[in-house]
Amino acid sequence: MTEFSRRTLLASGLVSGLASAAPGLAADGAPAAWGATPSPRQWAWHGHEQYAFVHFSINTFTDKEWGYGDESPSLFDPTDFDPDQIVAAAKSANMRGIILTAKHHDGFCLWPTMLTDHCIRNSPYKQGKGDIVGEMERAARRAGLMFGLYLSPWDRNHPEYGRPAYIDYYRKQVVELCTRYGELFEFWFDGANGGDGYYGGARETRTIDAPKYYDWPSIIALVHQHQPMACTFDPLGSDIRWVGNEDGVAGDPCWPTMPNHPYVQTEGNAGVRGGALWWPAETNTSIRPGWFYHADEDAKVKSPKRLLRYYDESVGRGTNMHLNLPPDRRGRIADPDVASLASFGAAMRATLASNLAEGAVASASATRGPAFAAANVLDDRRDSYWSSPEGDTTPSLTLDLPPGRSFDLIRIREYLPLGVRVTRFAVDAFTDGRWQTLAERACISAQRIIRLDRPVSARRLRLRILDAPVCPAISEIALFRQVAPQPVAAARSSDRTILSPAGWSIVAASAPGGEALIDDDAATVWTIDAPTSTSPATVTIDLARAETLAGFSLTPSRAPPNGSVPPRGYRADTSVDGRVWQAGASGEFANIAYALATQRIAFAQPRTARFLRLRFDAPAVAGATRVAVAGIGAFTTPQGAPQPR
Ligand code: FUL
Repeated sequence: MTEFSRRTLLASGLVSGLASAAPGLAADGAPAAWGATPSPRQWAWHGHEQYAFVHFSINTFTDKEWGYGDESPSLFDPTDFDPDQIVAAAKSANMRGIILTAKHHDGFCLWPTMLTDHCIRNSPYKQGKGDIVGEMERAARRAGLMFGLYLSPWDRNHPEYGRPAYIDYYRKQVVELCTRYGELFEFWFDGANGGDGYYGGARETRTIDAPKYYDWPSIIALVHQHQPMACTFDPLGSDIRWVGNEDGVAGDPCWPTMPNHPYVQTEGNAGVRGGALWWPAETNTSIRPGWFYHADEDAKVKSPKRLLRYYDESVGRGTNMHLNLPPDRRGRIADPDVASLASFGAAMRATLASNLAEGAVASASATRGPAFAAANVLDDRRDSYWSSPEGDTTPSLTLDLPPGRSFDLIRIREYLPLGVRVTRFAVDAFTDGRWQTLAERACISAQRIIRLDRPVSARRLRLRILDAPVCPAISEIALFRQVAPQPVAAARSSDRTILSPAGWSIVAASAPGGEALIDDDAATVWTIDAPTSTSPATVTIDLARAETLAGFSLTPSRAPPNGSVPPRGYRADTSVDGRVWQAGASGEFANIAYALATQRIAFAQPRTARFLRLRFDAPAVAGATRVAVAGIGAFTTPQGAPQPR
């Protein structure tokens, strides 16, 4: 064991753990670590694999994704908050932890802090005596799940945001959260920072230079001072990086290493082979299009099959899955989400229940010594591994399987404390008297899952290391037979204020194809040249009859064609006759470029109108040349909603 890896492991107590747990595993003769290696808390984090995000706050009650910061705490009023139900839904999908939004960008705090009045103390929930953070934490622990917190650095409520006094406040919030709620496994700093907001009544735009303003290394150190095993998320210097999108898709391959420079989105998705930092990716997404609960998304919950794909594209690529489950206004996970989670979770449990490599005889083209035997890949231990002699960088390992083993899912893991060593590998099966290659891939890392199109019955399976700078350290090869998830009933939206687009038509549009906006199909998209203030994009929709119009919604494309992006902001006008126009609303869409989630914009006053006209004058990402929109919707007031028949 190298001095470096020995020091790292000693610091974590892992060396003694290894020695006592595995008497035959000699430290002597182990390969030297290669490149960057995980810290003890990162190594522990790699074992977590799947955990839930819970976005719950004022936005749940205003139907927004980003609150402005001027919302009254009296809006936070869950009627039936049930943290055990939320945790049970997460657990049914095999989540091992919960990360709760203690404070989102609007600044409202879900714990009874004395640092601000903009918190749960001033909400009707339990007459101001509640503590959502504490209640969630206790529910998580009751169910045996880990607990973590999200604390938005951006605070659109705080008067001092953008000035030094806010940093003082923010650090105090970090300390409160790190000292009141037991052991945290993760602490989440959101990258969204600065822009317009309430800011104590100033109602202005405040921009900051985030690395300078927050001095991230000192805030990360503050977390670690109180929570040594909590992995921090996001800024340079933190333990975990963002995967670069909010769709739940890690790069293929996805290296856990990155260069030591500020985050670059494209690098973040795939990682950088040989990068100086161990900075592994967390792959997050929401079970619904938005991060917060919106009744009009009840029918858009990810299906069990879609969750399975997310699993493959996150956990299966060696990253951790971080799945958002937003409670509704009752404070519970809605039925469609519960059904999908349970089906996905049951399928994964059934799939992974029996490792079909068990009972196989492992042999290798070369072995470093008895402590690094080929059989170590079968012992179900994270801390043992097979390795070859120094300089033998392309060895192979064969499993002789008991008869009758038929598998269609292969899982391979590297022993990460020695670095990510394998660059490329292949997996072959011996069937019909010959070797056939099942897959060839780059990067193994924490784990690599290969799903086959059809089951393979083979007497032998072989892992061939094709390219590696040093000898490999493979800790597991496991084989499984997939169990497909049970389909769940299609959900319908419980929100009757959403107006049906049936019968709507496009009256005028600055570019052809506007019909895609009103066909109730998020897969069809209106794409246009990026608009500018002097050459805006416009579209006018005839709603077929006069309605009590309370606002409109815009759904961006989730698969934007050819680098197109959503519009940055909007101006909405309404008209009764298509000639005289009344201003509806104008502003910027919140977080639209990253979240690609439906935006609901309420007009200051509901009004009677038959025509809706929208104007866009900039792309959400500066420099983008095309803009795409998947859908436009409209909603009425509860009084104006069609009554159920
Ligand atoms: C983003 C935020 O702006 C979203 O609202 C959400 O919290 C997501 C997880 O991170 O950057």
